Amino acid sequence: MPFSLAAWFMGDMGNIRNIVILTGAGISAESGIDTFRGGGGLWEQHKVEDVATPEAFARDPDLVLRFYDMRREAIQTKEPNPAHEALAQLDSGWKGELLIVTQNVDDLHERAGAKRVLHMHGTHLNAWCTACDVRTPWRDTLVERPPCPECGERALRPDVVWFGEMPYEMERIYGALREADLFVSIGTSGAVYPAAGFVREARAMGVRTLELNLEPSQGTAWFDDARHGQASKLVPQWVD
Ligand code: BV8
Repeated sequence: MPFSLAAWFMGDMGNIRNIVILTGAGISAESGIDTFRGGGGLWEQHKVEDVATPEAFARDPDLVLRFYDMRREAIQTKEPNPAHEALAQLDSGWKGELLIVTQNVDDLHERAGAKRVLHMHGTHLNAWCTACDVRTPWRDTLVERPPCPECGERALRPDVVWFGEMPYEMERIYGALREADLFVSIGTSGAVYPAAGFVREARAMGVRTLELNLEPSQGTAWFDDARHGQASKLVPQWVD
């Protein structure tokens, strides 16, 4: 199968008009943001259920908030890498439908210039007051919890989707998958659902599927084509 999108476009793929791209922590790894699994990953220092579940937040809010404060501080000092930039370039020039569905809570896609981005696991930029169901920016008050603009309480939680919680905008994601001609998964281990199941949904609907990852993901067998290597090299190659 020819590799680059251009080759696919001219090749036996017929027209590729609508693209859905799923990204995971691996696309931000070369920007210096820790991934979750694999040596020294974020979860390695923490048990997931101790920092990324609603129960953990109820049991020990300070531990959870310290975990997210650490992540937010780390993200603020990082820059997009050539993989984010290549996707932003594709996004700005692509005439058909294109949706970057990211599992990441960092804003590196946006800071690279991508516009059509959906954060299915939320974003580190916002704090959420569940009492008022209001989200407020966390960016300008690093570490300190901003007051809720409605009730003034600082009892906010990070606006991220924890285990056992429904990811954001699932209907919109499945709608985009139904219309897609190509599904590309970049920098994800395929360990977390429902994101890990998108490739199977795509295949079941006759959508072509491509994996770009450092190593074969848990779902690699479901992809029509896979290239393994660093995202900062693979993604610009694929987009060109
Ligand atoms: C839900 C929070 C239902 C924010 C995250 C048993 C079986 C199947 C499923 C389940 C099960 N038990 C429970 C479940 C469901 C559960 C789940 O999937 N659990 C897994 C662990 C088994 N899922 C959920 O709970 C989800 N919700 O199902 O709700 C529901 C239904 C109705 C009503 C209510 C609820 C919620 C999932 C979201 C959890 N929140 N994050 C945060 O702290 O960030 S998940 C977390 O993992 C991050 O968001 C992360 O993005 C995500 C996935 O990880 P990856 O992005 O893939 O990162 P990882 O480190 O794993 O892999 C990195 C990859 O990059 C590697 O492959 C590596 O090789 C590669 N790489 C590294 N460097 C590079 C590179 N690639 C290229 N270049 C490089 N340089």
